[in-house]
Amino acid sequence: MRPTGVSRRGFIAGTGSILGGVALAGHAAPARAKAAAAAAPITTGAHVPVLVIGTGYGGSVAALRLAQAGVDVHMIEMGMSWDTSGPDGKIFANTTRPDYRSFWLRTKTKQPLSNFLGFPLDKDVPRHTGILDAEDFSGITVYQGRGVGGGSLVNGGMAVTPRRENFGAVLPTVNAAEMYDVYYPRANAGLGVGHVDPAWWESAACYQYARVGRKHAQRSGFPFVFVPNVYDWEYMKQEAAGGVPKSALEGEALYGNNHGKKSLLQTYLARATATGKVTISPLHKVTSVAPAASGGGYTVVIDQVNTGGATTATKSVSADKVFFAAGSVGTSKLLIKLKATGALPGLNDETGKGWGDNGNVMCGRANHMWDATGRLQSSMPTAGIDNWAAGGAFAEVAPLPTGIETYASFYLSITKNPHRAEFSWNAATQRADLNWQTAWKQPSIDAARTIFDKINAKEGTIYRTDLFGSYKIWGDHLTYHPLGGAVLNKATDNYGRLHGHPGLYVIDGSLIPGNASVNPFVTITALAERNIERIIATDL
Ligand code: FAE
Repeated sequence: MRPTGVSRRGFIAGTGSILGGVALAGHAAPARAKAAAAAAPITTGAHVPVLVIGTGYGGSVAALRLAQAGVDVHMIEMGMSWDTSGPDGKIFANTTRPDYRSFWLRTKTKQPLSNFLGFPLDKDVPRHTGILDAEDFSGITVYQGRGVGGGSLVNGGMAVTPRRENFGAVLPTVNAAEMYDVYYPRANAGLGVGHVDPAWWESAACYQYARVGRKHAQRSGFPFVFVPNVYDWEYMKQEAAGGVPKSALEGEALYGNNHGKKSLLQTYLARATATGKVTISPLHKVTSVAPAASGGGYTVVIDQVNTGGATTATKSVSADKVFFAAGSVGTSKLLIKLKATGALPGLNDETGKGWGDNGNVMCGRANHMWDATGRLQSSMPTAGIDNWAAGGAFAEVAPLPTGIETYASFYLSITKNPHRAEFSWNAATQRADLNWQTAWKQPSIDAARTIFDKINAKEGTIYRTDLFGSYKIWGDHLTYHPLGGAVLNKATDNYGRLHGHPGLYVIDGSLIPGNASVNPFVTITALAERNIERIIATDL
């Protein structure tokens, strides 16, 4: 986060894209073709030196660095490879027009903003292995990306390095100096993180909503900060000028960006597959990992699924080493099941614990007519209100890309919420349960109110009550940022090695104990860079 008016030197080092050794393509097609070429479904009975479960941030870092070290890697991904155009000629659906591509195995959409001006927004869609999973647990819906590229396919691209003074609370057992000197810069370079051109931002119509957000923050005395993003800013300028197909300026984000955004397909995964040592099985879901009957290593059971979600084959393969990179929820669910069913009896009692929602809570404010937020809104956020030190909240000024003037300011707050939930295996339903309670969002609401009650009082404005249901102010039913469940130095050692089973590793968001103080993917990537370096040096 870079406070306005603070020099680049005072900002966290290495967040620029200048260090990047990656091709930062504005167009996604060539990289996507490369990843598709690497898609080679695994066959039953196969043996692989390293199997990686999941193709999000942690999995992609592991695959790239292992491949560069000369190791053959096979990645298993339950989602699709997203390389085929739909009837509209595009790979990804627009945020305002969800269709069969949008949701993971649902017959009705479950949009984070469920209502608008009194009308419900959700609609029927064909059941399909779509890109966004709205996974329901008892007290919370957890949104996750599905497909080769994981969460990088659907997220807002906000690439935020936590303030160093907050890092001790994020990963207490990790050497902060190493992270800020080596691994955060490496992650930011590898992800292609960059900053919006401030001069362009000041006049761009598509960021009027953000400038209104800044005005209101500053009039109430809150620090307003710019945040880096992985979107190709030159491409966005061309979108605004009308020279290229639009993506962020056409509201694309939640169901994928057809252009402009550097997902993992353009960065880590492109480099990993270019080594020739990484292959990927899309539409394959790992259901079991257990010590092999003989010869060491692990037996991994995998369901191949079709786009309707039905299992078409069950495969059994063996691997010397297995990396769990299925995301906080995916990895936690697998581990808690494997522990409870006796497949991995050595896992310790920390398994499934320490899960948090990164304190996510959403809200909208209704502005006066003189504070129009603009019909054209870029779907890529650029800025936020930093009240972490004083009130425990960092609120990103988020877009509402509806195509009409809404006079609304919309925010996703990341807050200091102390509650942590736990996964447990339910033998009756054969599912993993999570014991989160909706009431546990109250500290997040209180923290967000430290910002928005004050702004509303100052501006003479009110909260919107029409976005999350009827007369409901807070989007307190969801998270975009699941973290924890296999916490570093608890369920694993201090580098992600699972206890009790040599050769099994966790390398994704489940290592982070519930809160990152900012949007999490840069920290997930940096921690993965740190851990894989140690693992390659000592375990291979
Ligand atoms: P993740 O990226 O979720 O990858 C896990 C992969 O494993 C997925 O592709 C799964 O389909 C796959 N998988 C799961 N289970 C299995 C299985 N059993 N077998 C095979 N494959 C499996 O994990 N973060 C930010 O920092 N900035 C943002 O602006 C931001 N915006 C977001 C917006 C939305 C709508 C969402 C949903 C998330 C957002 N995030 C953002 C969060 C970010 O995407 C998330 O923290 C990371 O993607 C997590 O990375 P992991 O490597 O842990």
